[in-house]
Amino acid sequence: MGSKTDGDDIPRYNGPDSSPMLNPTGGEARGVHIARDGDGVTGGEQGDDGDDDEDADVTGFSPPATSASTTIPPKRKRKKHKKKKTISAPKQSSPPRVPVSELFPQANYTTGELQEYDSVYTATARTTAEELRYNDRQVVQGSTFLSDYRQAAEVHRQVRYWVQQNVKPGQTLMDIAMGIDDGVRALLGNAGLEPGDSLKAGMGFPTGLSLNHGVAHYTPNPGQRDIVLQQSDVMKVDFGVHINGWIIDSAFTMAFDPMYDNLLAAAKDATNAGIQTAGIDVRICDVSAAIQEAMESYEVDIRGETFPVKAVRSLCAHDIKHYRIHGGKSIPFVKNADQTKMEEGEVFAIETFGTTGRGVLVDDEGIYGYGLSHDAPKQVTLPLVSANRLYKTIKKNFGTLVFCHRYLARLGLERYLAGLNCLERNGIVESYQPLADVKGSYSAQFEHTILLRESCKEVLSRGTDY
Ligand SMILES: [Co+2]
Repeated sequence: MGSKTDGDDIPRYNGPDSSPMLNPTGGEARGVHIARDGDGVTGGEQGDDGDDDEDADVTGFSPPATSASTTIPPKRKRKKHKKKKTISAPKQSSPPRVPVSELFPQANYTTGELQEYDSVYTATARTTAEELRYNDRQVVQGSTFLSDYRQAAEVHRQVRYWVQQNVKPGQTLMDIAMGIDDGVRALLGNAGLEPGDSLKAGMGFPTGLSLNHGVAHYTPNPGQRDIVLQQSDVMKVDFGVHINGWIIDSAFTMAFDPMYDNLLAAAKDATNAGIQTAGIDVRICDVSAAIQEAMESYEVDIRGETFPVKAVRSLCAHDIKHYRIHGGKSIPFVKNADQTKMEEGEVFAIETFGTTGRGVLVDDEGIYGYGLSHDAPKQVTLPLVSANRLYKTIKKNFGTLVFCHRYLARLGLERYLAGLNCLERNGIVESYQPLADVKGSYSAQFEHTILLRESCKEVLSRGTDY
């Protein structure tokens, strides 16, 4: 792992349980276990609340009994400072419903993990003009950008800790997706039901729950046959949280059978390798190479057969722009010659996918979501009146954010399919399909959102889990 800062910079869980990893009903999801291993960030984070007094005893302030200074017994000091601060401290509920703004009343949201830039990659002269960098900084510092981002990351962490503790085989993907969406909106303190509210804060994109050979971009749609999570499933949980258009894009993988451990470890390791390599003036091809090398150093035994873990070729990590989940730069997980450089002030979603299949994905049946085309007009006048009306609704509620059937339905819209299809036929919205590898294969994903600050990387979405 990269050079980490001290414990104060490691995000803490403020939820009801001091140990977000432990599953109260016995055992823990395999992904949680894997996510924790090798990261070294979970130790010593537990039970921090209300035990200051005990700390006084163990930190070595008590002098030996023979010492002259025993005239001031530390015990007295302890009693004097005893306070019952745990009573008034706000806690996260389960399911998560307490807005993080109430847990951080001073709005001093937790800093992400800070990593130094790797000198191997940044030794080359910086090409970005001094003046340009200065301007970038002004943009970053002159707005609520960083605070919005850290708050969104806190929402992501608290919701996913709840998922890791509570999602079990036997639940339906619809219930799991709704649980995530409801949690995110509650913690943002914005139901997103009034016109325009979802643009202030809400889901960054449709919550993805892709199983096994389904690699990415599956979300449950209303009216479809619901899928029940199985003990043998490998589930990629990929959801986004945005505040004022600044999107946290972070994902992890859950499995309940230990035989997938190495598959999950490969994707987690590859993502961390990508994060470690990323930096100002680092070429995309160098990040890709680091990702592939880490990913393909793993193999996994599944039911007696050994599979090399392959990096998926059909998906990329990406930069994130204001209200745009894909900003235009793409980082493949396999070797390439792209000399494009990362730049100061940019936000990247560093994600990787590993698979036991071919690594080449095809569109699966069904639909994931929709987003406005890049050149979508201000307003449309199509022969289908419902399409024109729907277009206004989309612009007002989602803008350029990707949305799905579920998000339209909860606004009270009915029979929107004809309008949606019409908008798509006319090139005004684009649709996104689920992506799958060959049947019988398994895949895993981990993803973090990072910010390339002037002097360090901030892994905004880092948690005690991954
Ligand atoms: Co992403």
